[in-house]
Amino acid sequence: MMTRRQAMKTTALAGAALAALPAALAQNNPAAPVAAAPTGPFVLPPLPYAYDALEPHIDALTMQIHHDKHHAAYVANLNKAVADFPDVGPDVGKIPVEDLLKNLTAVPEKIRTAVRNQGGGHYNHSLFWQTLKKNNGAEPQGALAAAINQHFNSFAAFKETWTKAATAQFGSGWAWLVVDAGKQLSIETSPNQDTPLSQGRQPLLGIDVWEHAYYLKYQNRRPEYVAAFFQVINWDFVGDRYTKFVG
Ligand code: MN3
Repeated sequence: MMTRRQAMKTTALAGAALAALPAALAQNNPAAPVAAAPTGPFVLPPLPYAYDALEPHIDALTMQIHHDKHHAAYVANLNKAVADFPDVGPDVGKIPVEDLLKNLTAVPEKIRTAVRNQGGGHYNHSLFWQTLKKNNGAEPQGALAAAINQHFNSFAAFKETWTKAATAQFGSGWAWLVVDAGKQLSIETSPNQDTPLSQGRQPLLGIDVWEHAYYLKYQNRRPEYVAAFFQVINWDFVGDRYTKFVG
């Protein structure tokens, strides 16, 4: 995927950002934004909790590498793509990545693949962090719970369909709970960093099934990771998101 040269550049960018961080901030907050791309315009959001907040279901080292290296690399590579083609217009970087992804055909061709892959990675991960929280076995409540029961018949049936989709996705990609333009729920998968946004659907919850999301702890046992994921879904956040899009 990344060339050696790109990887070295990414490391250099992350190193520069780290050096620029006030030492006190880095010491007091282990989840401080250590790798925000210095050139912008796209910025790595800080992990909204400590690396070990999801232990033992998702381990601290996986979270650290996933956020500080993988997500940071998507941001850095997206910024590089915009910087490499100034002729695509000065305003591309001012458009939220979400809006670029919603209308990929409108994105200048020179940077379209980068927006799809790196921008998709940036958007998907930014959402992913927010949807996670150790939940002690909680289930969705309120309007989202009602919609899940209506569409899938039960939470257990939803879980089963979701688990099948996430475990069956061949290679790297995601499984998603989405809401479509008709306000209907469904489960879908996407390869690579493709996002339901580009298909006209709003992702409510996604599970990253790239090996980098689980390999340190679960190795090849993706089904164990998919099962553990139910212990770390922030259903309050996902439920609020459902209400936001469905009203
Ligand atoms: Mn990932």
